[in-house]
Amino acid sequence: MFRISIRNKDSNVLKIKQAVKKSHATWFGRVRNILKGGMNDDLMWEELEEILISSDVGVNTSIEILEDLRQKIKLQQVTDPDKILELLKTLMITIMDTGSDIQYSGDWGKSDLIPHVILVVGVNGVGKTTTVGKLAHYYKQMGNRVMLAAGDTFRAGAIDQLQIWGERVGVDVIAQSYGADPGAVAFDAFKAAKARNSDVLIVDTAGRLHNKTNLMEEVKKIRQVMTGLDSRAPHEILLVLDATTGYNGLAQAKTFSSFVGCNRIFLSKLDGTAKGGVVLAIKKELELPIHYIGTGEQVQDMALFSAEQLVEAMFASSY
Ligand SMILES: Nc1nc2c(ncn2[C@@H]2O[C@H](COP(=O)(O)OP(=O)(O)OP(=O)(O)O)[C@@H](O)[C@H]2O)c(=O)[nH]1
Ligand SMILES: [Mg+2]
Repeated sequence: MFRISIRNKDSNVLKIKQAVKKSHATWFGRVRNILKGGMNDDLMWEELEEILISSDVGVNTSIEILEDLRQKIKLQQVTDPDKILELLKTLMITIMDTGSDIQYSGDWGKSDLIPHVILVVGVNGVGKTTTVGKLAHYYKQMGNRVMLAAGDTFRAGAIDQLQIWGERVGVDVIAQSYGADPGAVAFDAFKAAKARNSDVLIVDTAGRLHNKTNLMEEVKKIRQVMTGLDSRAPHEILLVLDATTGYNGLAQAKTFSSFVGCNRIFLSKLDGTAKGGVVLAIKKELELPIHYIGTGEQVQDMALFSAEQLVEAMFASSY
């Protein structure tokens, strides 16, 4: 039986804090002081706008948030900087639209029909293979039997890289040779996962550019092979999006995602950028839920996404 549960909340909060440390230090951590010193004047609004735009929230969304904030302040006659900050946080959480806590455990098909298939896709170098390793560890820790499929047969060394992750985490890896048909690897892996009673099958794929149609077709083919074996598979088509590519990476991700039909996002390398505001831009531009974030290079460096925890960490008064 495939198991998914909410990770220990404190540890999730700490990891999210670690991931937005740079964003806090460079941008969001300054907001509290700006609100305290600003007395609601024009300079204060300019500074807030600069922070939101510079942290990659996106120009339109930044303006929208500040307009809303101005209106709320006026309507509710708020003058206390702490209360203004709370209003701003609430507006940002609302945009991320995931409610007040991690809520999505319920929709992950608590099914006896296994394996639960996660197809991991994304452009070159975003962190797909690392993410596969992290997810394998995460699900294994929860008591699932996990299997990996080496669907990147395109880049020399990719199979070895996944096998190293498999050994590190202690899970089986199904692989063929370099240059093999990824659809055939996916087919074998599904059969093996079924035969060995695996709960979760995570499929790594080759990094590809959104404008290379033949390679994009290859992901579609892997998807079709899975669907042929189980009509609900792949249960997750997980787009790995590199947070350090910022606002500019979004257009590329959008094309990619619409072509492949992604249904959720793993936002990798959030720890590597000061522009954590990109989370809001992703929500606006891609309209896909972010389910996990990458918080570092090690196997345990991931957290479940929570808008509330993220916003709290961004504006924390101390670190
Ligand atoms: N800081 C940080 N680095 C990460 C994270 N995820 C991945 N990386 C690093 O990103 C680099 C690329 O990772 P890979 O997992 O090989 O990326 P990939 O998408 O599989 O690459 P291709 O298969 O070549 O397309 C590695 O140096 C990883 O350690 C993360 O969440 N934080
Ligand atoms: Mg890879």
